[in-house]
Amino acid sequence: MKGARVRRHHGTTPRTTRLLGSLLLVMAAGAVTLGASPGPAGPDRGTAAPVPLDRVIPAPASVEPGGSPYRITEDTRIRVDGSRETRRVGAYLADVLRPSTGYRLPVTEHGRGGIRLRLAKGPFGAEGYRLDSGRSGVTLTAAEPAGLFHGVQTLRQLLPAAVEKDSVQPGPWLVAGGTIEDTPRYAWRGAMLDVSRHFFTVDEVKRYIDQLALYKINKLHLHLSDDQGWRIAVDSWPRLATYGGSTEVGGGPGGYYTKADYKEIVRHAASRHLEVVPEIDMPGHTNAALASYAELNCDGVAPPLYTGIAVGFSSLCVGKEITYDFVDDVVRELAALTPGRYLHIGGDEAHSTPHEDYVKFMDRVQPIVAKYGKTVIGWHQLTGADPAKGALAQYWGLDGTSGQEKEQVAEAARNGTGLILSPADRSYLDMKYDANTPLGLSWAGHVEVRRSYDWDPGSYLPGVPASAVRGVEAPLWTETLENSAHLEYMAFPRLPGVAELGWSPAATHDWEDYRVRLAAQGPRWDALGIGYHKSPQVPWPNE
Ligand code: TNX
Repeated sequence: MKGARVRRHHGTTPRTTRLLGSLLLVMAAGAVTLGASPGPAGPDRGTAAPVPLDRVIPAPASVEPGGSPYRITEDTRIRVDGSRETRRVGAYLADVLRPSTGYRLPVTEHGRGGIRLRLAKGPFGAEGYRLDSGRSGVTLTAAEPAGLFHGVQTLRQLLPAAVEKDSVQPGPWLVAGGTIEDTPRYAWRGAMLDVSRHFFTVDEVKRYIDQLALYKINKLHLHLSDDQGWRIAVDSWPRLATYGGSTEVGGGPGGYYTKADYKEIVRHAASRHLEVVPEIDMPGHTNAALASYAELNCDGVAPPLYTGIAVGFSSLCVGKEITYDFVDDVVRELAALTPGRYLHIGGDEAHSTPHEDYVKFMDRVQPIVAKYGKTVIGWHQLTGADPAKGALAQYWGLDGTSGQEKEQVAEAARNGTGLILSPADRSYLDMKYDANTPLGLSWAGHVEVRRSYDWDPGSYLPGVPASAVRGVEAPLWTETLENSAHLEYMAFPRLPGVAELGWSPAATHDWEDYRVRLAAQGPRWDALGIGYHKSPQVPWPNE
């Protein structure tokens, strides 16, 4: 990575080289500073030096610093081309910048200079972008609106952390000069939220979406059903939500999304360029459904609602025809609400379903998903059945998972099943950081920041062709998590690491460099009101 040249001036290089490096930096920054380029963990506040172009998460594919910085002033315009989509990204950027700068920042098709968003043909792919910054302006170029949106997230991180505050701040608002060319390594960069073990309101989900967008996450996987709660209204089976959604872990009131609520989540996610992937977990993890409709049980008796945290005790009745009427109705209604391409059918921990039944069930259910125009995703146990053509499997094993289980997944991958990697002892955001973490679980061990960042999706599972890996996902299970503050404490600072594994070229992977960039996010989270775990592995700036 070209930008690594700049970073190398920090740290272990001899003093003279370091001095020279700072001098070069100052020159590159148009001599606007007194040589006080921020140290590795230096706060962005209180110094006039712009944030270096390579101090961004996820690390951009290529960085070429140089030339004068651009200064956002009260005269800056956000210039868009005529398309509605570009205007929408421009309006989003204006919403980010106006409260803290206090500037008008009109979004307009007219004028020169300023911050320009343009769609153009180029080597950007569906999500990549180029950022050019110099004295007269900043230009973001992309082939698709998603690329412009991701470019806007980069631009945000190039401004001082105070830009994230919601009251007027002094500035100055400088963007370092140079060029970033950026495009993601993987098309799937997901985050899963379990809204079943504890229910989260539409506003809480939207808040999480906004946080995911900061790091270019592009999939929101919603775990909508489990033993403890059914969270989506289904007209043909109304008690699923009204009764099956009426509690949660610990016995609280639970809740569910009306169809209008769900559409609002989908709409908000789309406005942040995230695709919603709904999950109905089957045939296990179904107590809430079984409690709502006695006829779904093999013995015709509805069990009570469940508010504990055990897994593996429930199963739909594989031998009953009504089970498939139920699945058909649920999938049909959910597919109709979901513009995204995927529907997740769970399939994990079906310990109460005999293997033969599990295979039979998946053989019946996968075609139903296809019938309603969606692509199947399942947890990796699906590879123990016959994954449909084009299906994806989400791997959630550990370093210690048996070679046999890993080989089953690898074989499916060699036969065409795409993989999403969510290793529990790396990417599970509900694992405790250490023994003192007040929230979370520890069945997969403790997962500190370095452990969650320091692995390579491209070579993680032996025997898997690189092309089978479609990306990564960070699940957030909520047995112990009840509100946004809890979610944020577990997701930050680990989520950005998983996002970087999904976005950045493997060549940029470097823990020592990453922890410095991560430290620079702390003041941003403070400004945004995001409470996070102050991991001792990260050199957070002093207050
Ligand atoms: C395993 S991983 C589960 C979930 C739990 C989670 C807690 C997977 C597919 N299933 O049911 O909530 O562990 O960490």
